[in-house]
Amino acid sequence: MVDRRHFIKKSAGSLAALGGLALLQRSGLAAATGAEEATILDAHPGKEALIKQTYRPPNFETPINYFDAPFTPNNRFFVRYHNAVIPEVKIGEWRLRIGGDAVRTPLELSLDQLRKDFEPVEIAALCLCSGNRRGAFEPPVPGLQWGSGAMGNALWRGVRLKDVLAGAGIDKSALEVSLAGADAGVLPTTPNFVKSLPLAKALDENTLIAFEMNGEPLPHWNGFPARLIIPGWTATYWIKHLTALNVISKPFDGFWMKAAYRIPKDRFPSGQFSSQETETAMPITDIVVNSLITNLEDGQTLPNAKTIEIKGVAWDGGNGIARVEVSTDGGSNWHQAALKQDYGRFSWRQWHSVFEPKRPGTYRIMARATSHSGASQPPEPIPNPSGYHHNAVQKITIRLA
Ligand SMILES: Nc1nc2c(c(=O)[nH]1)N[C@H]1C(S)=C(S)[C@@H](COP(=O)(O)O)O[C@H]1N2
Ligand SMILES: [Mo]
Repeated sequence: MVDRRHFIKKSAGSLAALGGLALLQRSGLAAATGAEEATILDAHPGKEALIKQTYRPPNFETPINYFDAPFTPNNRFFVRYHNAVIPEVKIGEWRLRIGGDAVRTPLELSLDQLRKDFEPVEIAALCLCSGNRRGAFEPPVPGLQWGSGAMGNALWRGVRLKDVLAGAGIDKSALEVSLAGADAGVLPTTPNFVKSLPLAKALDENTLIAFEMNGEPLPHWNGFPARLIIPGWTATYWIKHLTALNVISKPFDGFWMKAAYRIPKDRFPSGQFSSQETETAMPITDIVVNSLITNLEDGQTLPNAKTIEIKGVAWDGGNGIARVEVSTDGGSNWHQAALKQDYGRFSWRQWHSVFEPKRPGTYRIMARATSHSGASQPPEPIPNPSGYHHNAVQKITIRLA
C-alpha cells in the first residue's frame, strides 16, 4: 500500500528544496541546538513533509509553524494509527453497519445514503491526540514521544451520529455505542482499534460522522471515506475508516477501552464515563485547556527589533477560550493577548501579542490560556502513567541579538 519511502534529513539544502520557510527556520534551530534526530521529515504519500514518529503504522506530527492558520490544511494534517494494515477503502464497496444487542433494526448504509438521507452539518473542531506533548513529560513515559504537533484544527462536514442511530432505533437497554474502523493489526492476535462512547455522548448533537474535511473528501490517512468527530473529546474516539457502530447494553470490554487510554480518576478537572470507570481509573474524555506558541521555538535566536510578535493557538474541551496571557519575563508580569476570530467553542482560537523589548538579551516567554469555565493551565503537567493531557504553561527561551 505504501511503497515509497522518502526520508529528508534536515539540512538547509534539502529543506530549501521543499520550499518551506518554516522548515528552514526549524532546521536552523535544530542545527544550532544540535538536536539531530528531533525532526526527521518524511513526505508520506498525499502529505507534505511531516515529522515522522513511526513509518509503519504511520505516525506523523505537524511542524508547529504550520499552525499559523485557522484551519490546518489536509496535506499538513497529522496522522496517527495503532495498527499497520490500513486498507484503501473503495467507495462503492464501503458500508456502515449499525447493529448491537440494543438496536431495534440493524442497518447497512452506503456513503450515498449517508450523504443523502440525513441533514448535513458542519463544525469546526480540534482533533487532538491524547498523547500530544507526551515527549515533554519528566521523567519520560512510554509511548510515542510526541512533540506539540499531534493535533490539527479543521472544518468537518457530515451527518449527526444521533440521526443515523435514530434510523436504526435505540432500545431502552442501550448503554454505549462501540465504534470500529477498517484498519487491523498485522498479526491476528493484535486487538483491532475499537472504542466505545457513552450513549449520551453518541447522541450529542455535535457528534458527527464526517466525510469532508476543510471542503474536501477526507484524505485516506485521515479516515476516508468517513470518520467520527467527537468535538471536545480527545481524538482516540474519532474512529477513521468507520465501518461498524454497535449499540450495546453492556460496557464494551475491548483492549482499547479497558486497558489503554485511561487516566487516574479525579486528577483532571472534568470528564465522566461512568460505565467504564473503576474506583481508581477512567477513560480519557474531555480535552483540557491548553495553548501553544506557534511562531517561536525554544532556543531560537532572532535579530533584535522594536517589536517582536508572539502568536499561537489556544483551546479547550468546548467551553471556549476566555483569554490568553503572555509573559516575556519568566512569569513576573502577564498581559493579555488579542484573540482572533471565533470559529466556535470546539475550534482552537488563534491569538497574538506584541512584545517591545527594551534591549537585546535572553527572554523567557510564556503563554497561559483560561477557558470560559475558569479553568487555566497548571505550571507543571499533571502526572499520569500514559502521559496524556500535557497542558503545563509553555515556557520558551529566545535570544534577541
Ligand atoms: N481507524 C482508526 N481510527 C483512529 C485511530 C486508529 O488507530 N485507527 N487512532 C485514533 C487516534 S488515537 C487519533 S489521535 C486520531 C488521529 O487522527 P488523524 O490521523 O486523522 O490525525 O485518530 C483516531 N482514530
Ligand atoms: Mo491519539
